Amino acid sequence: MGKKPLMIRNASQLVTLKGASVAPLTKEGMEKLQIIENGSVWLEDGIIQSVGRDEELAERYKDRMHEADIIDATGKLVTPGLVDPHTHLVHAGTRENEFNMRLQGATYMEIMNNGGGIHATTSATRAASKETLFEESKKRLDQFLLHGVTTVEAKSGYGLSLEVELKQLEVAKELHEAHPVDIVSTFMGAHAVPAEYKENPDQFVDIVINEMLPEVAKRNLAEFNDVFCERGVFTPEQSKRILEAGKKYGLIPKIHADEIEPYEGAELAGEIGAISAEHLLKASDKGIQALADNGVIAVLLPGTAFFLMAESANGRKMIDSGVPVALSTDCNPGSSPTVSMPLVMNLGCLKMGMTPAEVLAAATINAAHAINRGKEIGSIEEGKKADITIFDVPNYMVLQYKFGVNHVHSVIKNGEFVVEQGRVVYRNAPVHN
Ligand code: IZC
Ligand code: ZN
Repeated sequence: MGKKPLMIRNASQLVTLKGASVAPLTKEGMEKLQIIENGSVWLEDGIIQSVGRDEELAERYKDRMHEADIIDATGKLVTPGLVDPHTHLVHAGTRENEFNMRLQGATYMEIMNNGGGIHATTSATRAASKETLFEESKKRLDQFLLHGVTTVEAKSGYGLSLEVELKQLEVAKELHEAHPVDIVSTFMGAHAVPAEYKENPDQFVDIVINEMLPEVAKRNLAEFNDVFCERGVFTPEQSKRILEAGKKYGLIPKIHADEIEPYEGAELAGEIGAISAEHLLKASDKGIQALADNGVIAVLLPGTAFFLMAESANGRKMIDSGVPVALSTDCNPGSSPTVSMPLVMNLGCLKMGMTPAEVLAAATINAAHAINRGKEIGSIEEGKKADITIFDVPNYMVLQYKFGVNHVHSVIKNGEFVVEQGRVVYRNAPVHN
């Protein structure tokens, strides 16, 4: 039985981001939000059916208006559901002790090299049951929804063994099926060299390539393959081997690049044709040019820079150089334990010199492209998924100006309310396709 249509009426600003489904926005294009004032949208069968000024839609649907649930969005900002293209969603435990150590001067890498950091979360994730992982991650997904996010990418990488990497990816799949937020999975077996292989990292690289990648691909558990390319973790050469091997199984390369030190990760992303390079705090000018020349999306994570007390990536320079920029939380228990894309957008403006328009493009359509979903989500256009966020602010500038507040009023996923008046309201999660 078809569900009731839903009509959102009279948004003071309806940010459509129309016209960017085929390729991400770059340069001045990122300023063009394609806003409709007094905008309305008709949603039906989980799909956006019609978008326009309220008068137009009222005329078009005058004979069917009585069938629909009507939402009055007067005075509100309506945007595509936010997309978070880089998270470490499925994990167990927290690392507030490390936060405290960092506040006293320890660095992220020192903590990791002493067996903490990713290793600590790996131990906790190995020890956790699937049920525990599911429940802990589900709570985070509810919080994502409350912050206006309707799709997240989720990486494995806290197993560092075939069995536990599969466990994490299976939990992500179960959550995708059970929760309204859509999850797009990335295999990240090369997130750290596990303690067992400390003396022989190349042997672990071989295991990732020869044992993990084929099994993940065979079970269809991921679309992307990611590597933490960083001095002391995986070298550019090892990263290249792993990402090239993944391509043979149809896994699209992503890369954690130049986060802590310049390491030519951005250059490598360009060379191998990665869909995205992430972090890039220390990317070189040559690296930025390589991203621009090869259309690699820079997924920037200013929440991580903020939390690590480091200088953010140079988002302004990247945009001006023609790099398509997306934003993400990096939600993880060590370097960015947040679920707030609105906060990340605030930091994009305040710490990376991006404009309020650019951060919104970066958190919607460009983020969708970073996970190969540009044709399905990230803009409000006829035929796309009915994923929409309504903010209780009159325009998109106020969303950035009144920082540090969750302005999300309601969220619609697949054409149905999942957040209303700032509360999660979904009952039985919809069946995903
Ligand atoms: O758990 O610390 N940077 N991976 C690369 C992370 C941060 C996640 C973590
Ligand atoms: Zn990450």
